[in-house]
Amino acid sequence: MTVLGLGAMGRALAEAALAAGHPTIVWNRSAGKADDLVARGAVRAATVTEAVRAAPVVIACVLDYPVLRDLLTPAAGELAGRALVNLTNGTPDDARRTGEWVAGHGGDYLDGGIMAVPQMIGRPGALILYSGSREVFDRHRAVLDVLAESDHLGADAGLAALYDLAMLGGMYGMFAGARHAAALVATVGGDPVRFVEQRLVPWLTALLPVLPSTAEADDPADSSVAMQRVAIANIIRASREQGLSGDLLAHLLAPIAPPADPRITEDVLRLADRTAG
Ligand code: FVH
Repeated sequence: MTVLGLGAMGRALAEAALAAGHPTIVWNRSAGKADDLVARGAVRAATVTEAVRAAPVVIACVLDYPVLRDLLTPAAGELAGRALVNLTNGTPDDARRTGEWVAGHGGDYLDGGIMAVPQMIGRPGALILYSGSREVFDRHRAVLDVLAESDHLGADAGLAALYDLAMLGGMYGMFAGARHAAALVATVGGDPVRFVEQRLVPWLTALLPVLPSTAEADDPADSSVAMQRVAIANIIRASREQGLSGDLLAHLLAPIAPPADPRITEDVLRLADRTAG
């Protein structure tokens, strides 16, 4: 297989391919990043065109879609009869447009969302979500499986990006909430790391079983939107009293206010602006 892009993730992908004994061709803008991979048996391509021509499966993992398109445009004539497996982060429409562009040049396209950090690649626990033709996925499955567990979501090329971004959104929400909580505790002299370890992690762990039920309930009876609106406004007010901003939290109810209504954000902020008498 060919790997285009040897950043932290591309290197991990190439290393997993090499470790599994696959002939591996690599290309990176900063060519020196390939040196140790070449020492371990990878073949360095001088250009993207040469790299694409060298293998039936081309894995792309670069910074973003504009970079990807700039790199692939001069090599478009080599895509016919090959599969481009694009693991670059982007939106569902980015993925669909790229799939159409590749098909227009006679190539196959799979889009992928990597649910792992580089050190997990090639090890149990790493997952890559794929979308695009099932037949293309099945044809190249054995190669893809050396990178991570492979899960095909459907024929719509945009599905993997959508699920990937949804999962990353959940992750960033959790990280942002944890950082805010730790900062709030630090304002009264609490140790933020100990607080997260000893209080927040057990609290969130205890809540995990109810997480699925929060996904579709517009106005759950046991934690109504009306109640949450007041609680979130109080977190924002407490943050402000302690010299922090908690305004980020005002946006949390917008996706679930029935029907999804961004005015709930302004309403929560208005409530937070009211000082207790
Ligand atoms: N690293 C991670 O934890 C996440 C896990 C989930 C998936 N992401 C996505 O993977 C894509 C690549 O991420 P990365 O971690 O490898 O990123 P970097 O280490 O910053 O490497 C970036 C590569 O892109 C090349 N590049 C950047 N700009 C250009 C350009 N103008 N022309 C050609 N290549 C370019 C860069 O080349 P170089 O700087 O080494 O020469 C690297 O190969 C990304 O979509 C993540 O969201 C990773």
